[in-house]
Amino acid sequence: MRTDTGQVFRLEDYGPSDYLIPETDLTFQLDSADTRVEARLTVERRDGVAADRPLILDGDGLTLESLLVNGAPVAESDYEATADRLVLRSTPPAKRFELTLVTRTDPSANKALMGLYVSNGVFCTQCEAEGFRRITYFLDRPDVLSVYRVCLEADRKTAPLLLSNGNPTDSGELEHGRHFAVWHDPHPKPSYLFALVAGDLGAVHDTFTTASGRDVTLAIYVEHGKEARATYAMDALKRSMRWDEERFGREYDLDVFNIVAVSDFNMGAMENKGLNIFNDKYVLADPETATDMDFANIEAIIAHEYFHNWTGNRITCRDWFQLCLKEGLTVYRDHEFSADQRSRAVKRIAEVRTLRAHQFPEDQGPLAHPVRPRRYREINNFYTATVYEKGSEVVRMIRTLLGADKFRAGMDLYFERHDGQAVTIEDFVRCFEEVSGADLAQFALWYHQAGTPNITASGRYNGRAREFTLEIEQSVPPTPSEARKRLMHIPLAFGLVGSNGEDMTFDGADGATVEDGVIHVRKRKHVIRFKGIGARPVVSLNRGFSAPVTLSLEASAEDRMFLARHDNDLFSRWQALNTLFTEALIEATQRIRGGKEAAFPDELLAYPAEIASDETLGAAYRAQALTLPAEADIAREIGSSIDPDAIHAAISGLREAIGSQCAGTFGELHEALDSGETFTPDAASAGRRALRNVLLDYLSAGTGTPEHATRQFETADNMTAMAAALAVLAHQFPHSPQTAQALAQFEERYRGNPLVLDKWFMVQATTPGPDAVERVRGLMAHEAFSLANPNRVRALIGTFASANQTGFHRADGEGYRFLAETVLAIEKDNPQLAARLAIAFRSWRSLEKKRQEHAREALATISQAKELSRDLRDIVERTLA
Ligand code: 0A1
Ligand code: ZN
Repeated sequence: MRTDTGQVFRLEDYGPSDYLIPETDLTFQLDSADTRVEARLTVERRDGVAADRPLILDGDGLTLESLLVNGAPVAESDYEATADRLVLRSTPPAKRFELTLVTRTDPSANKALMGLYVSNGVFCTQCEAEGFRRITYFLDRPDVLSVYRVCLEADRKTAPLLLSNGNPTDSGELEHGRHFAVWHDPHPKPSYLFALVAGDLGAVHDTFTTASGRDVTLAIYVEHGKEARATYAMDALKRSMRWDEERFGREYDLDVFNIVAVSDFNMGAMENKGLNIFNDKYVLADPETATDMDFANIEAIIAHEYFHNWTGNRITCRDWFQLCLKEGLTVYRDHEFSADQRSRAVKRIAEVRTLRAHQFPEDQGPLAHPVRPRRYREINNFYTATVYEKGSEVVRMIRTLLGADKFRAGMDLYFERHDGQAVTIEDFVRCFEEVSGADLAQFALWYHQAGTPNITASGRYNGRAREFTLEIEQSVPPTPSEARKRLMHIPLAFGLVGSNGEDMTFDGADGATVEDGVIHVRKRKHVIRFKGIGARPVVSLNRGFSAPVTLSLEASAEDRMFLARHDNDLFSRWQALNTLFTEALIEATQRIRGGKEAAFPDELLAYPAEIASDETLGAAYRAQALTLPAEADIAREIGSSIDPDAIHAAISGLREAIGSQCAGTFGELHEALDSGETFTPDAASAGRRALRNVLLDYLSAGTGTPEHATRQFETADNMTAMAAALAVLAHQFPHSPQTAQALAQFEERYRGNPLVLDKWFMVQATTPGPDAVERVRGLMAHEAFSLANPNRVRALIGTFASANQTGFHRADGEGYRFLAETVLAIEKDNPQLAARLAIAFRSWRSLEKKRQEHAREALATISQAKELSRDLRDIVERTLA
């Protein structure tokens, strides 16, 4: 475990390395307890660098067995090898030389799941960000690109499959039942994209012919017996490959493309060149075991990793500060892909929900950082919602500023100019400036300045002057180490909606640049006058969520309801209704805290029946519209002195009120949606299931009985219907015998399927109420639970801490103490996983006083622990700061 040294890495300290490694030749003698790694590195001194400049290679927990320079041993006084670096005091006079080093590792003892490890008997690797240095000493930084040749040797019986990056070039038998395979990757790549897999796995195979006629052999490897569950992923892969050709003109560039699913993985998946390694959760799916959400996630993540081949692999990051260069852009690309495959509006709503749930609290709390950070202590902690999701929003805004054609031209220029390079955000932005002539200097602050901008807006209509005046103000709140903020360039898509529901035209506007339905906010305050307006419009602002800001738009409930019914932008219709729900819930929360009963406006209780049965809207959209804000959404909106119990009571009250008011319509629709059709994972069928499940939630709350849910649970023929019914039972009727029975049946039926059992853990981890902590503690003793498996840990501990507001934030602090203790236990083996869990503490300062105090104590317990990892210390200290 890397303990903290207090070292901080700074963007301004970047300098190119003195040496390069144009070629890397690796031989692995794989053995689960003792693997020998021989690295033959062709090293090149950069022009102008003297031979007495030391060559310093990174290592992490390594032991050096031997070292040769140009085939000859090196005198002990000429080098120094420690666990975390190898220093060659000087190098040979010739510019190019060869370094041969042998290291040994014990993959079966690697529980951090970085570097070379064993998952369920399969050797695999994870090298991003700094895992390669756990395999051999190397210039382990993304701007050192190397052509790799890899020879894998292993026992044929236990590891018949030997994979690495690139194309296979040779294979054969060795003595003692061993065999070998050689792989060559012609594309120079950084070490973080290196991968190998060796084991005994089943596969689905397919082929893909690229636009220019190149045949690519595709394979997805999974545990034996699970092959049928990989066919959806294969289909998603082929759709992704075609889409990238059509939308971005990007073709695949090797003869083979392999995906391997492993059961122990710290993140979702990894884009290693030609050999993507996946968390099996994001590969395996069939109707019986996977929900529609699982199918959608698989489609998105398969696409994401595949798209990295161009945005990340062919063009990579100069340094880790530039992480959003590949991640934000690739998330943008996978969002666009999913939007094209499904309903664009529904996809956008889901994206915004995710952004608000994960990125906004990050941006508004102690862990806030710019999309392109300037400093870090542990890079693993920067795989954040800000880098990924806000990073994607920034690319999306570039598309809004430039329009579709210039955006595509900018992307084309980027691919052409920087192919084969390791570059920066400045290089990326410059491409768009050059193709459009636009000055993106102010806009680029989105990359450099942390914090979610706030926009306040209000409008006034003057009938005599036929003018509508819109006042818009921006402010960016202070964030850690950035007290003063500069003004941003914020593109707000908008419409002035007339009483017939159509956008009104106007004769011009002054006070801001208004172009193509977008207001360009660049100053602190704009007073925009729209001229030639014959009647009072209702303003629809930030349509499509064109900018990732918080918006307070002064508007009456009538105007919001009008937009919810009539805006021609589907996202904004959803937003208007969501705002009404949010405002009502905030008020109800305050009443409850004041000892009063919650009360809700009549129209808000009646409208859900109208929208549920509005056949002009897709079912998936209706499901989104009917889904109430989450507890965390209301907490974020309230912002300070939060009492999660009151919020929970308010939401339960609204659900119940809508459920009983709309019982007739909802009941009929719930029934009618049970068409008995055979399951297909397409978006339209998934939408009908989503709507049915939302209705079930309301119906159960309205009637106050578990009957509907029990019936749906018992008759479900797919996991989407079954898991939703189980959640309603467990969350709304935690103490009913029907719930106990359903939980027991589910456990019994899926005992042998860890990914499905995770849903069982999750549903119980998110059951609200003060007894949740004890329940979760109890479940940790379940035979299927293991602290060593990240998916199990996230399902039980992660969802408890991040998605059970009343359980985790229990008033006596027991939830916090539990998390602190568990995080410390996990950290011993897997610091990265532990640090991610600890993020649940980040909003502690917005809680009411007593909870704040308990949370602070729990954080202090972690920070006082001895020998804390760099990962955890970094999170805890920034959270406490
Ligand atoms: N680049 C991957 C994410 C990733 C990052 C770090 C990892 O180490 C454990 C693994 C995966 C992606 O964006 O999909
Ligand atoms: Zn990625």
